[in-house]
Amino acid sequence: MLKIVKTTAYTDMKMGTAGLRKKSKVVLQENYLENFVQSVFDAIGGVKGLTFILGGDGRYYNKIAIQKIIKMSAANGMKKVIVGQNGFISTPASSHVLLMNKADGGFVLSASHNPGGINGDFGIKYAVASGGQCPTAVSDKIYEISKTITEYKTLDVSDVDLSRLGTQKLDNMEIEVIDPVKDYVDMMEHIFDFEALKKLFAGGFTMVFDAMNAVTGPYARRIFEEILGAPEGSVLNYVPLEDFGGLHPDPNLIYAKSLVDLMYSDKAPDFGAANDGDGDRNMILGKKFFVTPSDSLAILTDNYKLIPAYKNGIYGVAKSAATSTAVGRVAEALNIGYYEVPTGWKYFCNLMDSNRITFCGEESFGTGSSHIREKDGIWAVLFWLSIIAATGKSVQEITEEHWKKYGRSYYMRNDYEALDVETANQLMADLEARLPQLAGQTFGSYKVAEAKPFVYNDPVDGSSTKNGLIVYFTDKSRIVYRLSGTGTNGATLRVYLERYETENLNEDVAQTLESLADVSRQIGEITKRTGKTKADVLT
Ligand code: VG1
Ligand code: CO
Repeated sequence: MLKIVKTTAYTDMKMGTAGLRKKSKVVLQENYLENFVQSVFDAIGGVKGLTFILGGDGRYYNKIAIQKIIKMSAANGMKKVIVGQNGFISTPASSHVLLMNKADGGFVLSASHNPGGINGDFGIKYAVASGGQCPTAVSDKIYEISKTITEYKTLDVSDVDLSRLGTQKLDNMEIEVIDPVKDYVDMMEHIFDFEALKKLFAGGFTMVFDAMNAVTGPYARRIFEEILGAPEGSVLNYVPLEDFGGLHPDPNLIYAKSLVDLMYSDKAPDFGAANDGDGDRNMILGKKFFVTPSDSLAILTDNYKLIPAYKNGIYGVAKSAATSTAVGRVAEALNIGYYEVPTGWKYFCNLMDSNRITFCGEESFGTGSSHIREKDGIWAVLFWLSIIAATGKSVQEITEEHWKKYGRSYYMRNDYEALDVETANQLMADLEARLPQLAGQTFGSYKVAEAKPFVYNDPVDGSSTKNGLIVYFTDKSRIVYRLSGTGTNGATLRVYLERYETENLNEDVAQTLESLADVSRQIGEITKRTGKTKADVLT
């Protein structure tokens, strides 16, 4: 039954911000997935006697890839795999199941917020025993091995039935098929006051949750409708589809358009939310009101006392460098630790493991806490609902009161997509070289205070990471430039704009940031080098 297959190495298996992410057609190449999985196994010294968690967001190729990985795991001597029923599990649920079972690692088959289908993207996130995605040192090793791999091990057997819950054997390996929703729901019940949330809905509070035809549908139906009592129909697009029904499962103002339209109409319910493909991102909306993820992190942190799991105190809080500084002001007021890390959830993990932080978040619609080692979309929604239940205030009131207390960081991300890779790399390299000359220069009404690359020195493992370039202005405005590490189509330049205001709190965001956006194109020589006079996607 054991089959050793000769294979030819690929040279492009470098993981990005969150795992390996490729066009589906790339992953469909002969032995591509197998090469990657065997490289992971080899990089960690083999998997004999280990336990892994396995599941995915249900996108195209999920079903096939799961079977391949199960057979390879057994052939490589793994002791046990714990698999989500039918091969499904959300990224946050996977992290929880991994930690709960003290497993040694796990794979989530997902390209997250990227579209699915044969013409879309596929991806694999690889998590280690700490519950978070592997550190760069490990992904570098996997990449090295993948470039010279010559064979992989698998079993020549028929597919395993993943529809039945319970335990079965494949060769000497145990396969446990679990309900991917149950343990996650139990955890949420221990963090939040579900009785208070039931009362909220019993009192007529209305919400919609858009699962975007991706993995969170079953989680959201169970929690919001079945347990908390939101009326049936509150969860939209709840059946996970291989191509997400053609949707781009990225919960932001552009791609969650039907939800946004509903929330800005006169039929809007009290609360609106969406999650991404694998359930780790969230978008929060009120009636005709949108909360930026940066503000959301600040507001959740400021309200930690309202949540049973956190009411006795939190450690610190962290954000990615590109995320607005709003949460920094809250950390200062609460007198708790505050950290800025590179983009990518893996950089928060050491801070959580060492009890330096409890909450963390990214501008890209990611918020979470140390209950797991991934960001958690439904957790963020439950947190917001809990604040609403406890205060009786609307999303808009909660946010506007926050601005009055702390001031407001007007914030926007501008993405310049599908750039020529060479052009984008050169733009960044040249900008980095120009940074030292920028200090003191004036662009319109903006004067540069300081400009430098963002370098993070991890206080726990001592590693140093450079990611992005930051221009700080004298009025506390900032521009951050970086290249995406999750795209699959040329290069994407992300430009993050922030302007801090203590008085004009209710202005239009795009207008407020218009001149700073111009400055960002000027400083980065974006138009000159890419021909683009404005960004392709603004979130
Ligand atoms: C993007 C986001 C980043 C996020 C990453 C993974 O990365 O900007 O904040 O952590 O996606 O998100 P990049 O390198 O393209 O900017 V997801 O929901 O995997 O899991
Ligand atoms: Co995601």
